[in-house]
Amino acid sequence: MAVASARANIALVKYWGKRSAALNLPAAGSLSLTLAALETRTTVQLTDGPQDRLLLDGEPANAKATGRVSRFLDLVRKRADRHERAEVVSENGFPTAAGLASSASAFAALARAATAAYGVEANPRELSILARQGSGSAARSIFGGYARMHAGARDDGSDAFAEALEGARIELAAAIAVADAGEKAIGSTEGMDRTRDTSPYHAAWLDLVDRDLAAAELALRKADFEELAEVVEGSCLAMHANALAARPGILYFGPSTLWALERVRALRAEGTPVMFTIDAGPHVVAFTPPEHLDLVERALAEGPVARVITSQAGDGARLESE
Ligand code: 2P0
Repeated sequence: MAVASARANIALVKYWGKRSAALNLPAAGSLSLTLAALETRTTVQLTDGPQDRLLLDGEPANAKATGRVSRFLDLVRKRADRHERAEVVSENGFPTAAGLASSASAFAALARAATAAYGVEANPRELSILARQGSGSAARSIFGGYARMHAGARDDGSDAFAEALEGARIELAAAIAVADAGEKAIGSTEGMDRTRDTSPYHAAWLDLVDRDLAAAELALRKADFEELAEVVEGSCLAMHANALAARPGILYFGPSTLWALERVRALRAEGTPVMFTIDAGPHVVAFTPPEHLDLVERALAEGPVARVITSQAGDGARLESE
């Protein structure tokens, strides 16, 4: 039996678009921060049962989620040349209904626990490549702090992995303005495919990512907060502009999203170093240095949001026991 933990990450320079669905290869790189508070713990126990089983937050998972985990375990079994089925128990220490990047922490923890349970040796880069095949953003959650995902160019995906970004001189924490749970948003994979197939802005978006990655890394190394905020907010808004331009358009924002964006910009105009980003859902993530986190949390909590989750930067995936 192997137990592993991993923490979700939020991208500062966004991933939106795949170059291959089969190996889940991203069409461009991305840059993220792993967050301590968004933790998943996963246990993998080999069984002699006829099929894989998945328990998610104490409940048997549906066929879709179980199938996704089973296909992921097939990758590990193939490498191990073993055939036993597994019982997977996964617990999120944060509300999954909120859609907060739970696939990133889930597949990073599963990659770590499953390789240990099946006796597969894997270094962090190999774990990142494996986790990517469960969920693109999970490749980044193998690492703590800032992680840089490489799109790679090879067909076999061997150069599409994340690694820790060294030399950053801006420390960030996060306050997440969680919107009231509404309609379930369109999933990332479907949203990316529709955007690639129908948005007139997709090529321009892919061109922008490389420039934003270089600018964000430079701003982090120079400790230029204003420059970083401009790139991070720009990457987020360009990603959403691209998704909005798909047919039919994909709109992730809800009423509280716009309120929180304006609040973050007003705070920054008043002198608080803070910047926003938004994933494939209505929640707004405000990044700010740890010493300003309380102020940003209080400001966001005044708005039409369900709750505010705060987090410091977090560690990469790790084996807790085996
Ligand atoms: C990101 N997102 O960079 C972007 C920004 C959401 C918005 O990566 O299809 O669930 O499983 O590879 O990892 C969410 O995408 O997508 C995501 P798949 P995943 O964080």
